[in-house]
Amino acid sequence: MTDLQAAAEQWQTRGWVLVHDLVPVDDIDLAVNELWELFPTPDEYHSGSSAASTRFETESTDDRYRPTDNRAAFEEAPSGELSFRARQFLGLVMFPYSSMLLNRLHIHPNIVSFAQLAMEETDLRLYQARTWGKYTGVTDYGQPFHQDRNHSIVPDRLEKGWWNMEGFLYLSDVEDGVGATEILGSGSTLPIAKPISASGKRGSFLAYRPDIWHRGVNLTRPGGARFIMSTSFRHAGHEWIGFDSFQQHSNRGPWSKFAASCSPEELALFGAPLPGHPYWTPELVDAFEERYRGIDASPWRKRLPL
Ligand SMILES: O=C(O)CCC(=O)C(=O)O
Repeated sequence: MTDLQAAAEQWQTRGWVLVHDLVPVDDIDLAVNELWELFPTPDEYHSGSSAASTRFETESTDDRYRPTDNRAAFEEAPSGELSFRARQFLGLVMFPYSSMLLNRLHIHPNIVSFAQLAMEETDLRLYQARTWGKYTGVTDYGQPFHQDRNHSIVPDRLEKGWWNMEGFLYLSDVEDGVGATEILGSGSTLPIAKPISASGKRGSFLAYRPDIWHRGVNLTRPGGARFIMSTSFRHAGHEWIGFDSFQQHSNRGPWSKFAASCSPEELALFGAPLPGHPYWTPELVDAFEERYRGIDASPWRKRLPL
């Protein structure tokens, strides 16, 4: 059993924590059955099938992460050198997915409760949601230590109450040889410390603050692969923080099905006004039901002004 209060305090004081078993392994395994709609299985990928590697580089990678011309890949730093390489970002698939079970993992109640506990705030927004698959041999995944400076348009305010929570939910066992993220510590300059490998079983959640120095690590295990979900939260009013946007998907099937399955509190994680909010009128609740067929709109309807 993980002591969630202690884990939350560790995130607040040390800046990062690996919460083992945050999501039950059965919930992960059920959803992972559907991961193979998005990615080739590790066996398929490592069988040497060109169809599997083409599928990985096209279907399993969002357009914006696909190197636009092959030269970019060849001009990257030599293997063994710590560097950001375009090919490290192959295998990034954006939420919402065709799989409802995978979609719902991003808002698993255990993750949301943990974020609320650690951030000491109930009104949160999910601002980053994507799945990342890596396979041994695609590229050298070794990165230099860095702090993520691309989650905010202003410098990070590093006091309690201002932090966002960056998170990786492990969909596969992330252990030796399959690229467990290395953590060095916090500080305005690179800390002199021994890196800690955030190894954990599937269902673990690595939560870190924006001031944490960390890096991606190469996958060396033959036949290896690593699958994680980036799941990051900010306080509702902190609009300077962001990464992925969801509105652009909101008139399409996967989002519509996902939205129809959500409670008011779950949709509020994406910014939807809660029941009782002055936004809602009877006509809008009707239109909402029409848009997301099957949604239980009764909580919104019950809180309409008389
Ligand atoms: O994939 C990882 O383990 C970390 C990746 C990372 O830190 C990055 O791409 O900024």
